[in-house]
Amino acid sequence: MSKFNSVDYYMLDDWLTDEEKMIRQAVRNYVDESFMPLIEECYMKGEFPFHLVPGLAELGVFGSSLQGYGCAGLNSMAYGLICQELERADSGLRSFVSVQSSLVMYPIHTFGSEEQKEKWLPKLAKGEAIGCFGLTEPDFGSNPTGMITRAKKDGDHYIINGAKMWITNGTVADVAVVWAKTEDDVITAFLVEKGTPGFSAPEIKNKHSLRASITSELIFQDVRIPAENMLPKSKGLKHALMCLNQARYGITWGVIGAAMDCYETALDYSKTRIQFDKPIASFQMVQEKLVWMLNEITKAQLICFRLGKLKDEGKIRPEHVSMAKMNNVKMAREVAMVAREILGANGVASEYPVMRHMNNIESVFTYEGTHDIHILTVGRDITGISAFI
Ligand code: TGC
Ligand code: FAD
Repeated sequence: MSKFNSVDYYMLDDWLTDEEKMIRQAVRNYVDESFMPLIEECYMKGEFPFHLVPGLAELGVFGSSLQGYGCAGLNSMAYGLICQELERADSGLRSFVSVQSSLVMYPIHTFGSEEQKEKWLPKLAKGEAIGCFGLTEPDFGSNPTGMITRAKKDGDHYIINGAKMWITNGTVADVAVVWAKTEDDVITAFLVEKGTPGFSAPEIKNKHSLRASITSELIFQDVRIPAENMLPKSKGLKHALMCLNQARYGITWGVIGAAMDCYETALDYSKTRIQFDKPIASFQMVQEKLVWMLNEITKAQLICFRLGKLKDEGKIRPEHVSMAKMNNVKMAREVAMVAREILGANGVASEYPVMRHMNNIESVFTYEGTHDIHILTVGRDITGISAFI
Protein backbone atom coordinates (compact mmCIF):
# COMPACT_ATOMS: atom_id res chain seq x y z
CA MET A 1 0.00 0.00 0.00
CA SER A 2 1.41 3.40 -0.96
CA LYS A 3 2.43 5.76 1.82
CA PHE A 4 2.32 8.78 -0.49
CA ASN A 5 -0.41 11.35 0.07
CA SER A 6 -1.10 13.86 -2.66
CA VAL A 7 0.36 17.29 -2.31
CA ASP A 8 -3.02 18.97 -1.85
CA TYR A 9 -2.75 22.28 -0.04
CA TYR A 10 -6.07 23.59 -1.36
CA MET A 11 -8.00 20.37 -0.67
CA LEU A 12 -8.69 19.81 -4.33
CA ASP A 13 -9.46 16.18 -3.53
CA ASP A 14 -12.87 17.49 -2.48
CA TRP A 15 -13.58 17.97 -6.18
CA LEU A 16 -12.81 14.33 -7.05
CA THR A 17 -15.38 11.58 -7.11
CA ASP A 18 -14.84 8.40 -5.10
CA GLU A 19 -14.23 6.54 -8.35
CA GLU A 20 -11.53 9.00 -9.43
CA LYS A 21 -9.82 8.69 -6.05
CA MET A 22 -10.02 4.90 -6.23
CA ILE A 23 -8.41 4.81 -9.68
CA ARG A 24 -5.64 7.13 -8.51
CA GLN A 25 -5.01 4.97 -5.45
CA ALA A 26 -4.82 1.78 -7.51
CA VAL A 27 -2.23 3.28 -9.87
CA ARG A 28 -0.37 4.83 -6.92
CA ASN A 29 -0.10 1.46 -5.17
CA TYR A 30 1.08 -0.30 -8.32
CA VAL A 31 3.66 2.35 -9.08
CA ASP A 32 4.99 2.40 -5.51
CA GLU A 33 5.16 -1.37 -5.15
CA SER A 34 6.32 -2.40 -8.61
CA PHE A 35 7.94 0.53 -10.32
CA MET A 36 9.60 2.70 -7.67
CA PRO A 37 12.01 -0.02 -6.48
CA LEU A 38 13.29 -0.51 -10.07
CA ILE A 39 13.31 2.92 -11.58
CA GLU A 40 16.74 4.14 -10.57
CA GLU A 41 18.42 1.00 -11.91
CA CYS A 42 16.38 1.14 -15.13
CA TYR A 43 17.33 4.78 -15.59
CA MET A 44 21.02 4.10 -15.06
CA LYS A 45 20.96 1.12 -17.43
CA GLY A 46 18.86 2.95 -20.03
CA GLU A 47 16.09 0.33 -19.95
CA PHE A 48 12.32 0.27 -19.65
CA PRO A 49 10.89 -2.47 -17.38
CA PHE A 50 8.72 -4.20 -20.00
CA HIS A 51 7.77 -6.99 -17.58
CA LEU A 52 5.51 -4.46 -15.81
CA VAL A 53 3.39 -3.83 -18.92
CA PRO A 54 0.81 -6.57 -18.15
CA GLY A 55 0.28 -5.11 -14.67
CA LEU A 56 -0.27 -1.66 -16.15
CA ALA A 57 -2.73 -3.14 -18.62
CA GLU A 58 -4.64 -4.80 -15.81
CA LEU A 59 -5.07 -1.40 -14.19
CA GLY A 60 -6.71 -0.25 -17.44
CA VAL A 61 -4.25 2.58 -18.12
CA PHE A 62 -3.85 1.91 -21.86
CA GLY A 63 -6.45 3.86 -23.84
CA SER A 64 -8.18 4.54 -20.53
CA SER A 65 -10.41 7.32 -21.87
CA LEU A 66 -11.48 5.47 -25.03
CA GLN A 67 -14.79 3.62 -25.30
CA GLY A 68 -15.13 -0.03 -26.34
CA TYR A 69 -12.53 -2.49 -27.69
CA GLY A 70 -11.43 -3.44 -24.17
CA CYS A 71 -10.75 0.16 -23.11
CA ALA A 72 -11.83 1.47 -19.71
CA GLY A 73 -13.86 4.49 -20.93
CA LEU A 74 -12.76 6.69 -18.00
CA ASN A 75 -13.27 10.45 -17.85
CA SER A 76 -10.53 13.01 -18.42
CA MET A 77 -9.97 13.68 -14.71
CA ALA A 78 -9.20 9.99 -14.17
CA TYR A 79 -6.85 9.96 -17.19
CA GLY A 80 -5.07 13.00 -15.77
CA LEU A 81 -4.71 11.45 -12.33
CA ILE A 82 -3.28 8.27 -13.88
CA CYS A 83 -0.65 10.35 -15.70
CA GLN A 84 0.16 12.21 -12.49
CA GLU A 85 0.80 8.98 -10.58
CA LEU A 86 2.91 7.49 -13.37
CA GLU A 87 5.08 10.57 -13.78
CA ARG A 88 5.55 10.85 -10.01
CA ALA A 89 7.67 7.76 -10.59
CA ASP A 90 9.28 8.75 -13.87
CA SER A 91 8.42 10.71 -17.01
CA GLY A 92 9.46 7.66 -19.03
CA LEU A 93 6.64 5.62 -17.52
CA ARG A 94 4.07 8.31 -18.28
CA SER A 95 5.55 8.66 -21.78
CA PHE A 96 5.04 4.96 -22.40
CA VAL A 97 1.37 5.22 -21.48
CA SER A 98 0.87 8.56 -23.29
CA VAL A 99 2.23 7.19 -26.54
CA GLN A 100 0.30 3.93 -26.36
CA SER A 101 -2.96 5.63 -25.37
CA SER A 102 -3.02 9.08 -26.97
CA LEU A 103 -0.76 8.67 -29.95
CA VAL A 104 -1.47 5.11 -31.07
CA MET A 105 -4.85 3.94 -29.73
CA TYR A 106 -6.53 7.35 -30.09
CA PRO A 107 -5.73 7.74 -33.83
CA ILE A 108 -6.72 4.14 -34.57
CA HIS A 109 -9.96 4.68 -32.61
CA THR A 110 -10.68 8.06 -34.23
CA PHE A 111 -9.40 7.68 -37.79
CA GLY A 112 -9.25 3.92 -38.27
CA SER A 113 -11.54 1.47 -40.06
CA GLU A 114 -13.59 -1.03 -38.06
CA GLU A 115 -11.14 -3.80 -39.09
CA GLN A 116 -8.15 -1.78 -37.88
CA LYS A 117 -9.88 -1.08 -34.56
CA GLU A 118 -10.79 -4.74 -34.04
CA LYS A 119 -7.32 -5.88 -34.99
CA TRP A 120 -5.28 -3.50 -32.83
CA LEU A 121 -7.20 -1.86 -29.99
CA PRO A 122 -7.89 -4.91 -27.79
CA LYS A 123 -4.25 -6.04 -28.09
CA LEU A 124 -2.93 -2.55 -27.35
CA ALA A 125 -5.31 -2.21 -24.36
CA LYS A 126 -4.02 -5.51 -22.94
CA GLY A 127 -0.40 -4.49 -23.50
CA GLU A 128 -0.03 -7.49 -25.85
CA ALA A 129 1.05 -5.09 -28.58
CA ILE A 130 3.12 -1.92 -28.25
CA GLY A 131 2.77 1.06 -30.54
CA CYS A 132 4.71 4.17 -31.52
CA PHE A 133 3.88 7.45 -33.27
CA GLY A 134 6.12 8.83 -35.99
CA LEU A 135 5.64 12.50 -36.81
CA THR A 136 9.00 14.21 -36.15
CA GLU A 137 11.70 13.94 -38.81
CA PRO A 138 15.42 14.73 -38.63
CA ASP A 139 14.83 18.09 -40.37
CA PHE A 140 11.22 18.79 -39.32
CA GLY A 141 10.44 18.93 -35.60
CA SER A 142 8.43 22.01 -34.63
CA ASN A 143 7.29 22.36 -38.22
CA PRO A 144 5.93 18.93 -39.19
CA THR A 145 4.13 20.45 -42.21
CA GLY A 146 7.46 20.33 -44.04
CA MET A 147 7.88 16.55 -43.63
CA ILE A 148 9.47 14.70 -46.51
CA THR A 149 8.36 11.15 -45.76
CA ARG A 150 6.22 10.02 -48.68
CA ALA A 151 3.60 7.33 -49.27
CA LYS A 152 3.12 6.55 -52.96
CA LYS A 153 0.14 4.50 -54.11
CA ASP A 154 1.08 1.43 -56.13
CA GLY A 155 -1.98 -0.64 -57.00
CA ASP A 156 -3.42 -1.99 -53.78
CA HIS A 157 -0.29 -1.01 -51.81
CA TYR A 158 1.50 2.11 -50.61
CA ILE A 159 5.27 2.43 -50.79
CA ILE A 160 6.76 4.50 -47.98
CA ASN A 161 10.13 6.25 -48.11
CA GLY A 162 11.63 8.58 -45.54
CA ALA A 163 12.74 8.73 -41.92
CA LYS A 164 11.39 9.68 -38.52
CA MET A 165 13.49 10.78 -35.56
CA TRP A 166 13.15 10.74 -31.76
CA ILE A 167 10.34 8.23 -31.72
CA THR A 168 9.37 6.86 -28.31
CA ASN A 169 9.18 3.03 -28.31
CA GLY A 170 10.06 2.82 -32.03
CA THR A 171 12.47 -0.10 -31.60
CA VAL A 172 10.05 -2.23 -29.59
CA ALA A 173 6.78 -1.29 -31.29
CA ASP A 174 4.67 -3.92 -32.99
CA VAL A 175 2.88 -1.19 -34.91
CA ALA A 176 3.94 2.31 -35.88
CA VAL A 177 1.45 5.09 -36.65
CA VAL A 178 3.43 6.88 -39.34
CA TRP A 179 2.49 10.27 -40.79
CA ALA A 180 3.51 10.68 -44.42
CA LYS A 181 2.53 12.83 -47.40
CA THR A 182 0.58 11.16 -50.15
CA GLU A 183 1.04 12.15 -53.80
CA ASP A 184 -1.50 14.96 -53.44
CA ASP A 185 0.61 16.36 -50.55
CA VAL A 186 -1.91 15.45 -47.84
CA ILE A 187 -0.41 14.37 -44.49
CA THR A 188 -1.96 10.96 -43.78
CA ALA A 189 -1.50 8.23 -41.15
CA PHE A 190 -0.38 4.68 -42.01
CA LEU A 191 0.05 1.60 -39.86
CA VAL A 192 3.45 0.02 -40.42
CA GLU A 193 3.98 -3.31 -38.72
CA LYS A 194 7.22 -4.51 -37.18
CA GLY A 195 9.18 -6.74 -39.53
CA THR A 196 7.86 -5.20 -42.75
CA PRO A 197 10.76 -5.44 -45.28
CA GLY A 198 12.60 -2.12 -45.66
CA PHE A 199 11.45 -0.86 -42.25
CA SER A 200 13.98 -0.58 -39.41
CA ALA A 201 13.91 1.18 -36.06
CA PRO A 202 17.36 1.54 -34.46
CA GLU A 203 17.48 2.78 -30.90
CA ILE A 204 18.96 6.19 -30.09
CA LYS A 205 21.38 5.39 -27.26
CA ASN A 206 23.20 7.44 -24.64
CA LYS A 207 20.51 10.02 -23.86
CA HIS A 208 20.98 12.14 -20.74
CA SER A 209 17.20 12.41 -20.32
CA LEU A 210 14.29 9.92 -20.29
CA ARG A 211 16.79 7.13 -19.93
CA ALA A 212 14.10 4.70 -18.76
CA SER A 213 12.29 5.13 -22.07
CA ILE A 214 13.21 3.74 -25.48
CA THR A 215 13.73 6.37 -28.20
CA SER A 216 14.35 5.44 -31.82
CA GLU A 217 14.76 6.39 -35.44
CA LEU A 218 12.31 4.95 -37.94
CA ILE A 219 13.77 4.30 -41.39
CA PHE A 220 11.61 3.50 -44.43
CA GLN A 221 13.28 2.24 -47.61
CA ASP A 222 10.66 1.28 -50.18
CA VAL A 223 8.43 -0.13 -47.44
CA ARG A 224 5.48 -1.78 -49.15
CA ILE A 225 2.31 -1.91 -47.04
CA PRO A 226 -1.25 -2.93 -48.00
CA ALA A 227 -3.46 0.04 -48.92
CA GLU A 228 -5.83 -0.96 -46.12
CA ASN A 229 -3.12 0.03 -43.62
CA MET A 230 -3.89 3.69 -44.26
CA LEU A 231 -6.09 5.15 -41.49
CA PRO A 232 -9.00 6.06 -43.79
CA LYS A 233 -10.30 9.05 -41.86
CA SER A 234 -6.89 10.70 -41.36
CA LYS A 235 -6.49 13.73 -43.58
CA GLY A 236 -4.08 16.58 -42.95
CA LEU A 237 -1.81 17.84 -40.19
CA LYS A 238 -4.88 18.76 -38.15
CA HIS A 239 -5.52 15.08 -37.44
CA ALA A 240 -1.96 14.53 -36.23
CA LEU A 241 -2.35 17.60 -34.01
CA MET A 242 -5.59 16.19 -32.60
CA CYS A 243 -3.61 13.21 -31.30
CA LEU A 244 -1.05 15.56 -29.80
CA ASN A 245 -3.80 17.40 -27.90
CA GLN A 246 -4.65 14.16 -26.09
CA ALA A 247 -1.04 13.47 -25.17
CA ARG A 248 -0.33 17.08 -24.21
CA TYR A 249 -3.33 16.98 -21.90
CA GLY A 250 -1.82 13.97 -20.09
CA ILE A 251 1.54 15.75 -19.81
CA THR A 252 -0.03 18.75 -18.08
CA TRP A 253 -1.13 16.40 -15.27
CA GLY A 254 1.90 14.14 -15.43
CA VAL A 255 4.51 16.78 -14.72
CA ILE A 256 2.65 17.72 -11.53
CA GLY A 257 3.49 14.21 -10.32
CA ALA A 258 7.19 14.75 -11.03
CA ALA A 259 7.05 18.12 -9.27
CA MET A 260 5.27 16.57 -6.26
CA ASP A 261 8.00 13.97 -5.91
CA CYS A 262 10.69 16.68 -6.04
CA TYR A 263 8.83 18.86 -3.53
CA GLU A 264 8.21 16.00 -1.08
CA THR A 265 11.84 14.91 -1.32
CA ALA A 266 13.09 18.46 -0.66
CA LEU A 267 10.64 18.98 2.22
CA ASP A 268 11.64 15.73 3.95
CA TYR A 269 15.31 16.40 3.39
CA SER A 270 15.12 19.93 4.74
CA LYS A 271 13.63 18.71 8.01
CA THR A 272 16.40 16.21 8.67
CA ARG A 273 19.51 17.85 7.20
CA ILE A 274 21.32 19.72 10.00
CA GLN A 275 23.62 22.67 9.30
CA PHE A 276 24.69 25.32 11.80
CA ASP A 277 23.11 23.03 14.46
CA LYS A 278 19.63 23.44 12.99
CA PRO A 279 17.56 21.68 10.34
CA ILE A 280 17.95 23.59 7.10
CA ALA A 281 14.11 23.86 7.03
CA SER A 282 14.48 26.46 9.78
CA PHE A 283 16.30 28.88 7.48
CA GLN A 284 14.09 31.55 5.93
CA MET A 285 15.63 31.15 2.48
CA VAL A 286 14.90 27.42 2.47
CA GLN A 287 11.33 28.00 3.63
CA GLU A 288 10.86 30.52 0.83
CA LYS A 289 11.95 27.88 -1.70
CA LEU A 290 9.63 25.23 -0.25
CA VAL A 291 6.67 27.62 -0.21
CA TRP A 292 7.41 28.71 -3.76
CA MET A 293 7.38 25.06 -4.90
CA LEU A 294 4.09 24.32 -3.17
CA ASN A 295 2.55 27.51 -4.53
CA GLU A 296 3.58 26.64 -8.11
CA ILE A 297 2.31 23.06 -7.78
CA THR A 298 -1.02 24.31 -6.44
CA LYS A 299 -1.48 26.75 -9.34
CA ALA A 300 -0.67 23.96 -11.81
CA GLN A 301 -3.22 21.68 -10.11
CA LEU A 302 -5.90 24.34 -10.43
CA ILE A 303 -5.17 24.63 -14.14
CA CYS A 304 -5.49 20.87 -14.55
CA PHE A 305 -8.70 20.54 -12.60
CA ARG A 306 -10.31 23.22 -14.77
CA LEU A 307 -8.82 21.75 -17.96
CA GLY A 308 -10.19 18.31 -17.10
CA LYS A 309 -13.68 19.72 -16.61
CA LEU A 310 -13.46 21.67 -19.89
CA LYS A 311 -12.40 18.48 -21.65
CA ASP A 312 -15.21 16.38 -20.22
CA GLU A 313 -17.73 19.12 -21.03
CA GLY A 314 -16.44 19.26 -24.62
CA LYS A 315 -15.45 22.94 -24.27
CA ILE A 316 -11.68 22.49 -24.44
CA ARG A 317 -9.71 24.16 -27.25
CA PRO A 318 -6.16 23.22 -28.33
CA GLU A 319 -4.97 26.61 -27.09
CA HIS A 320 -6.21 25.79 -23.57
CA VAL A 321 -4.02 22.69 -23.66
CA SER A 322 -1.07 24.69 -25.00
CA MET A 323 -1.30 27.16 -22.12
CA ALA A 324 -1.41 24.32 -19.58
CA LYS A 325 1.50 22.42 -21.20
CA MET A 326 3.50 25.65 -21.29
CA ASN A 327 2.82 26.56 -17.66
CA ASN A 328 2.99 23.17 -16.01
CA VAL A 329 6.11 21.81 -17.69
CA LYS A 330 7.98 25.05 -16.92
CA MET A 331 6.72 24.79 -13.35
CA ALA A 332 8.01 21.21 -13.01
CA ARG A 333 11.33 22.13 -14.61
CA GLU A 334 11.88 24.93 -12.10
CA VAL A 335 10.58 22.98 -9.11
CA ALA A 336 13.05 20.18 -9.89
CA MET A 337 15.87 22.70 -10.10
CA VAL A 338 15.02 24.33 -6.76
CA ALA A 339 14.60 20.91 -5.09
CA ARG A 340 18.03 19.95 -6.36
CA GLU A 341 19.40 23.12 -4.82
CA ILE A 342 17.88 22.31 -1.40
CA LEU A 343 19.47 18.87 -1.40
CA GLY A 344 22.93 20.37 -1.87
CA ALA A 345 25.45 17.78 -3.09
CA ASN A 346 22.95 15.01 -2.39
CA GLY A 347 20.81 16.61 -5.09
CA VAL A 348 23.07 15.11 -7.75
CA ALA A 349 23.10 11.64 -6.14
CA SER A 350 21.07 8.82 -7.65
CA GLU A 351 19.86 7.95 -4.14
CA TYR A 352 17.36 10.79 -4.59
CA PRO A 353 14.98 11.11 -7.56
CA VAL A 354 15.38 14.83 -8.08
CA MET A 355 18.06 15.02 -10.74
CA ARG A 356 16.44 12.16 -12.66
CA HIS A 357 13.20 14.14 -12.81
CA MET A 358 15.15 17.28 -13.68
CA ASN A 359 16.85 15.58 -16.62
CA ASN A 360 13.61 13.94 -17.77
CA ILE A 361 11.75 17.21 -17.81
CA GLU A 362 14.23 18.61 -20.33
CA SER A 363 12.71 16.20 -22.88
CA VAL A 364 9.16 16.93 -21.76
CA PHE A 365 9.88 20.66 -22.19
CA THR A 366 10.79 19.95 -25.83
CA TYR A 367 8.53 17.14 -26.98
CA GLU A 368 4.83 17.42 -27.80
CA GLY A 369 5.51 20.99 -28.94
CA THR A 370 8.35 22.96 -27.38
CA HIS A 371 7.63 25.52 -24.68
CA ASP A 372 8.09 28.34 -27.21
CA ILE A 373 5.76 26.73 -29.77
CA HIS A 374 3.01 26.66 -27.11
CA ILE A 375 3.66 30.31 -26.22
CA LEU A 376 3.30 31.23 -29.89
CA THR A 377 0.14 29.11 -30.18
CA VAL A 378 -1.50 31.07 -27.37
CA GLY A 379 -0.02 34.30 -28.76
CA ARG A 380 -1.65 33.59 -32.11
CA ASP A 381 -4.95 32.91 -30.38
CA ILE A 382 -5.06 36.18 -28.45
CA THR A 383 -3.63 38.48 -31.13
CA GLY A 384 -5.04 36.81 -34.21
CA ILE A 385 -1.55 37.08 -35.74
CA SER A 386 0.53 33.96 -36.47
CA ALA A 387 4.24 34.11 -35.64
CA PHE A 388 4.75 30.89 -37.63
CA ILE A 389 4.26 32.36 -41.12
P1 TGC B 1 -1.78 25.32 -38.52
O1 TGC B 1 -2.13 26.11 -39.73
O2 TGC B 1 -1.70 26.01 -37.21
O3 TGC B 1 -2.77 24.11 -38.34
C1 TGC B 1 -3.18 23.25 -39.38
C2 TGC B 1 -4.61 22.84 -39.07
O4 TGC B 1 -4.64 22.19 -37.79
C3 TGC B 1 -5.47 22.93 -36.85
N1 TGC B 1 -4.77 22.88 -35.56
C4 TGC B 1 -5.10 22.00 -34.62
N2 TGC B 1 -6.09 21.09 -34.58
C5 TGC B 1 -6.17 20.32 -33.49
N3 TGC B 1 -5.29 20.46 -32.46
C6 TGC B 1 -4.28 21.35 -32.46
N4 TGC B 1 -3.43 21.43 -31.44
C7 TGC B 1 -4.16 22.19 -33.58
N5 TGC B 1 -3.31 23.17 -33.95
C8 TGC B 1 -3.69 23.59 -35.15
C9 TGC B 1 -5.57 24.33 -37.44
O5 TGC B 1 -6.76 24.96 -37.01
C10 TGC B 1 -5.58 24.03 -38.92
O6 TGC B 1 -6.87 23.55 -39.25
P2 TGC B 1 -7.51 23.80 -40.69
O7 TGC B 1 -8.91 23.29 -40.57
O8 TGC B 1 -7.44 25.28 -40.92
O9 TGC B 1 -6.68 23.02 -41.65
O10 TGC B 1 -0.42 24.57 -38.82
P3 TGC B 1 1.05 25.08 -38.79
O11 TGC B 1 1.79 24.37 -39.87
O12 TGC B 1 1.09 26.60 -38.78
O13 TGC B 1 1.61 24.50 -37.39
C11 TGC B 1 1.26 25.00 -36.20
C12 TGC B 1 2.10 24.42 -35.07
C13 TGC B 1 3.51 24.98 -35.07
C14 TGC B 1 1.41 24.86 -33.77
C15 TGC B 1 2.15 22.87 -35.14
O14 TGC B 1 2.87 22.49 -36.25
C16 TGC B 1 2.77 22.25 -33.92
O15 TGC B 1 2.07 21.99 -32.93
N6 TGC B 1 4.11 21.91 -33.93
C17 TGC B 1 4.73 21.18 -32.86
C18 TGC B 1 4.98 19.77 -33.32
C19 TGC B 1 4.84 18.77 -32.21
O16 TGC B 1 4.23 19.01 -31.18
N7 TGC B 1 5.36 17.58 -32.42
C20 TGC B 1 5.18 16.52 -31.47
C21 TGC B 1 5.59 15.20 -32.04
S1 TGC B 1 5.02 13.81 -31.14
C22 TGC B 1 5.87 13.84 -29.72
O17 TGC B 1 6.61 14.70 -29.38
C23 TGC B 1 5.61 12.69 -28.84
S2 TGC B 1 6.47 12.69 -27.37
C24 TGC B 1 5.99 11.19 -26.88
C25 TGC B 1 6.15 10.89 -25.45
O18 TGC B 1 5.27 11.32 -24.63
O19 TGC B 1 7.10 10.15 -25.13
P1 FAD C 1 13.33 22.29 -33.46
O1 FAD C 1 11.99 22.34 -34.09
O2 FAD C 1 14.51 22.27 -34.36
O3 FAD C 1 13.46 23.49 -32.43
C1 FAD C 1 14.73 23.92 -31.89
C2 FAD C 1 14.49 25.21 -31.10
O4 FAD C 1 13.95 26.23 -31.98
C3 FAD C 1 13.45 25.04 -29.99
O5 FAD C 1 13.84 25.79 -28.86
C4 FAD C 1 12.18 25.62 -30.59
O6 FAD C 1 11.28 26.12 -29.61
C5 FAD C 1 12.75 26.73 -31.46
N1 FAD C 1 11.82 27.08 -32.54
C6 FAD C 1 11.47 26.32 -33.61
N2 FAD C 1 10.58 26.98 -34.38
C7 FAD C 1 10.36 28.18 -33.76
C8 FAD C 1 9.52 29.31 -34.06
N3 FAD C 1 8.73 29.35 -35.14
N4 FAD C 1 9.57 30.36 -33.22
C9 FAD C 1 10.35 30.34 -32.10
N5 FAD C 1 11.16 29.30 -31.77
C10 FAD C 1 11.16 28.24 -32.60
N6 FAD C 1 8.36 12.92 -31.91
C11 FAD C 1 7.46 12.05 -32.44
O7 FAD C 1 6.94 12.27 -33.53
N7 FAD C 1 7.12 10.92 -31.76
C12 FAD C 1 7.64 10.60 -30.57
O8 FAD C 1 7.29 9.56 -29.98
C13 FAD C 1 8.61 11.48 -30.00
N8 FAD C 1 9.21 11.16 -28.82
C14 FAD C 1 10.22 11.95 -28.35
C15 FAD C 1 10.97 11.53 -27.24
C16 FAD C 1 12.03 12.28 -26.79
C17 FAD C 1 12.85 11.80 -25.63
C18 FAD C 1 12.35 13.52 -27.40
C19 FAD C 1 13.46 14.38 -26.88
C20 FAD C 1 11.63 13.95 -28.51
C21 FAD C 1 10.57 13.15 -29.00
N9 FAD C 1 9.87 13.51 -30.17
C22 FAD C 1 8.94 12.67 -30.71
C23 FAD C 1 10.31 14.68 -30.95
C24 FAD C 1 9.78 16.01 -30.43
O9 FAD C 1 8.41 16.15 -30.66
C25 FAD C 1 10.57 17.14 -31.10
O10 FAD C 1 11.88 17.09 -30.54
C26 FAD C 1 9.95 18.49 -30.89
O11 FAD C 1 8.75 18.62 -31.61
C27 FAD C 1 10.90 19.65 -31.30
O12 FAD C 1 11.48 19.41 -32.53
P2 FAD C 1 13.09 19.52 -32.72
O13 FAD C 1 13.73 18.75 -31.65
O14 FAD C 1 13.38 19.20 -34.12
O15 FAD C 1 13.41 21.05 -32.42
